[in-house]
Amino acid sequence: MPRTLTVAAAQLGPIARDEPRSSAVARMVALMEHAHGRGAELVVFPELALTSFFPRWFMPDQSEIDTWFEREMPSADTAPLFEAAARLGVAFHLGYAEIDGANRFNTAILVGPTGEILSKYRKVHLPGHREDEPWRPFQHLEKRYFARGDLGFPVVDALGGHVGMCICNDRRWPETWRLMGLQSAELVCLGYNTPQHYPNAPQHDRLQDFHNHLSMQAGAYQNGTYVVAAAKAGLEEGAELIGGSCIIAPTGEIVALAATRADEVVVADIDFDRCREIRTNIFDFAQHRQPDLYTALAEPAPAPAK
Ligand code: ING
Repeated sequence: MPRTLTVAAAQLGPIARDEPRSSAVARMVALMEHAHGRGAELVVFPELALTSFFPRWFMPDQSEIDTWFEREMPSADTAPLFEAAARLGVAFHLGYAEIDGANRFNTAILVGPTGEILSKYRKVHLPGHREDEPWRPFQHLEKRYFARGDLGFPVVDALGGHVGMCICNDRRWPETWRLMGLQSAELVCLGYNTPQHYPNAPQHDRLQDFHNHLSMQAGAYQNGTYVVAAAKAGLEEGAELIGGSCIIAPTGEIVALAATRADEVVVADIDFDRCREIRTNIFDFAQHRQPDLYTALAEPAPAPAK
């Protein structure tokens, strides 16, 4: 019996600083309904999908920072998304800022078609910086606003396959993908907010779209997993964010790609059993990996240059 699933990446265009969560949720419900109309059984939304990308602003007061976070999930603002999913029988992935007791995380959840939370992930690789750096056209204060994720990289049995998650900068690190590959991930869901301009290396601005897909296509191919990746895109509060939302096959091929930097749905049929084409051949870990030689990968400091 083939294990197939129709998946959608639901890209969001800009969310204004003063745009209420209810507005972002209404946009996502519309995208979910459109995706469902195109046969989607799983809809992947971006990182921090309920609000504007607030780490771009330095805020001195924790009380103001906390206005960007969710204390409960679902909440009154997000309930319409859960209700739509249950009405349509659709699963979804959502990125949001989570307060859990005294801790604050950049979080993603996988929600089943009956509205239950099947898995939670908290972002491990937090890019950017901790202090206000006024020389920058915009800040990137994830290290200030979020704690490092404490849930590892869970891969759960869901929707007929083994499903993992990561968030944005995580996708650039090969360790992210291999840790899920070692758990036999067949589908990785992720969202991202990626500025076109990278102040520390502006010569790389022209390469942001290339590096986005390079990272995810490599991760997919080297671990034999599908990827569904959804961007928050477009000119958001003066910062241009890349699009490029896509669905990637275990071969590393992009099988669906967004064409705009606005709200947009892309859909593809995936066949979990196609992961075996990779995982029982070129990347048969049992046959070909040499983990006893990889210990340096877990060392805290890079190996000294010889
Ligand atoms: N955003 C960016 C990302 O990793 C970044 C940060 C941009 C890092 C460009 C390097 C180059 O896609 C988030 N939210 O992690």
